[in-house]
Amino acid sequence: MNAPHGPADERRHFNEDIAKLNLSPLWESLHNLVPKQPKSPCVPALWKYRDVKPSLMRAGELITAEEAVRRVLVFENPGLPGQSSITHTLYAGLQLILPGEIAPSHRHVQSALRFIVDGKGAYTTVNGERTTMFPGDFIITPSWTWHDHGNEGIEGQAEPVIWLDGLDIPILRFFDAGFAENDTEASQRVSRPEGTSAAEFGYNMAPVKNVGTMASSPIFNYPYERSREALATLAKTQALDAWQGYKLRYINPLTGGAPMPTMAPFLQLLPAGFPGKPHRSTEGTVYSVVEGKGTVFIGGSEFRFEPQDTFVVPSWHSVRINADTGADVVLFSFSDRPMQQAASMLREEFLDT
Ligand code: GTQ
Repeated sequence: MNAPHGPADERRHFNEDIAKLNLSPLWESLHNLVPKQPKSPCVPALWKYRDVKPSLMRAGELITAEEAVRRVLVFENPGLPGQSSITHTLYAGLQLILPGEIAPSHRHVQSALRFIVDGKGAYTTVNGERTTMFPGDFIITPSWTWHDHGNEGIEGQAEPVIWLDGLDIPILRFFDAGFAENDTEASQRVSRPEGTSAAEFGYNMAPVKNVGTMASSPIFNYPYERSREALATLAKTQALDAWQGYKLRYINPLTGGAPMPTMAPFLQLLPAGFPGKPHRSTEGTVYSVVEGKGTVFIGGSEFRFEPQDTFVVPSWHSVRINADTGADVVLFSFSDRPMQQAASMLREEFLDT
């Protein structure tokens, strides 16, 4: 060690002097600015649906979807209070729409995804086409597309519908690149029959003309029925991955990449009794439990989970998931993986213990 060049109080005075010039000494912050490994302020957390649903239903008595514009309870990471963020890059919340309600049409640069958690028969309209929601369906609202939601029920039966919203809100805030506008009508005009996008792009085929842009997937509803069937078949025919069980990613059929530029969604099946091995990644990931019960170990924390619960795995925290015996576990998840891949900064490790 060399002797210090200047006494501590002189250095402090120096720091105070340069602060007046809007300057700061790098040597005080270098270790935090360029850490040896990620040190996320985000913490592992799990929200039990059983606890959240009563508050969401109460919100349904206090404000209409139309007045709220979007009636959502936002999952706030306990390490990022007041920031409406579940990780540094991702926003998540549960949205409620009651029978007969509408959430008015608007558009924004933020991309959104929906994963249906409870109830059926609500719809979302995206750029002139409606899709009816069923539990487990994965739906996207690409950047700058007009969208409104409603709940007319099906076959004369309407019930409250609740879904997980995932948006890249913190990213748009970080870049100061957000724009938004309201539509002139509360419900946009429907110009394409339901099922048109699925017919055009959902069967490993695509229209020969007028395919449009490829930035986001032209499919906007990925029905649970089909994704679940794929996992069930793989679970019968393929070898299990010791870390992830059977895990598939949803894709934009035109590129093979993620359905939207900023967020990557996944669906995975862990057979009953599955003892997962630990894995860590620089991704922040949000999980929604679809089927089965189990235990998730995130860093030093441990949570029991059951269907409809939401949990978050912050960057570089090891995650290990065990399925209880008795029933297979199915998990939906989404992460900021595509942004990290685009910037060549994604790192992940599959660990043995
Ligand atoms: O459904 O358009 O959870 O604009 C947050 C912002 C949902 C939506 C959210 C939104 C939406």
